[in-house]
Amino acid sequence: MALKGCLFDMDGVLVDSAKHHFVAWKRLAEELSIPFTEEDNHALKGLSRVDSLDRILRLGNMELNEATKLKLMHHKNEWYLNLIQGMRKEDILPGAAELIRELSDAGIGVGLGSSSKNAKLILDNVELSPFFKVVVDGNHITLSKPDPEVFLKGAQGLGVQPEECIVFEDAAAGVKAAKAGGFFAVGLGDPELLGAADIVKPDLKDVRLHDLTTWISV
Ligand code: B16
Ligand code: MG
Repeated sequence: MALKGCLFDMDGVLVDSAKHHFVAWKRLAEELSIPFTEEDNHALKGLSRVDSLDRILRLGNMELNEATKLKLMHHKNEWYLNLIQGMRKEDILPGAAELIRELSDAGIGVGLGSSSKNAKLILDNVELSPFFKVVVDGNHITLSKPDPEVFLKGAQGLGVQPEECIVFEDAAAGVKAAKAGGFFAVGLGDPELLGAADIVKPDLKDVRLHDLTTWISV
């Protein structure tokens, strides 16, 4: 099968926004007197904002009504927006910009498939927006990862079939979503956590177009 498109998750694949999510969630958890560690934050990777809040509340055995949850998420997002407004192209993770430029030059469709509702802002700040033919993020989906909706919409936007398209993901829920949608999944990070991926690499540093075409045509 010829490679026609690539869909990138954002947090953990293109940029490390998890460190900013951690600062903002930690501040919220402290206000609620819920202990929240970096390890707890790792478990939120790829989850939507509301699913993340629910997990944190569970850590504190706390239940809140919808209105209060909305207010808390609004505060957390305000703090997070403050932190990400300083993101620049220097914050792009190793290899990501090089691969995206190479794909774009070769006429392979590049798209984003992120759970974040702030994805567009980050892509603009790090100057990657011009390379993305389609951006599907938390504002465009009704079902979050591991449901494949975000990637299926991405493939549709690129005008390619899932089997002609590679998904890059750093979270187990995202890899599951890619596989459920019929994509070739490249996991970035720990092979133990991302075992469901077709191939796992530590990052995008040495991943180039010729590697992708080899993987997908096997
Ligand atoms: P926001 P991704 C995800 O981004 C993050 O991994 C996850 O930690 C976050 O809760 C989610 O976006 C929602 O983000 O609060 O900005 O809408 O990995 O899917 O690009
Ligand atoms: Mg991610």
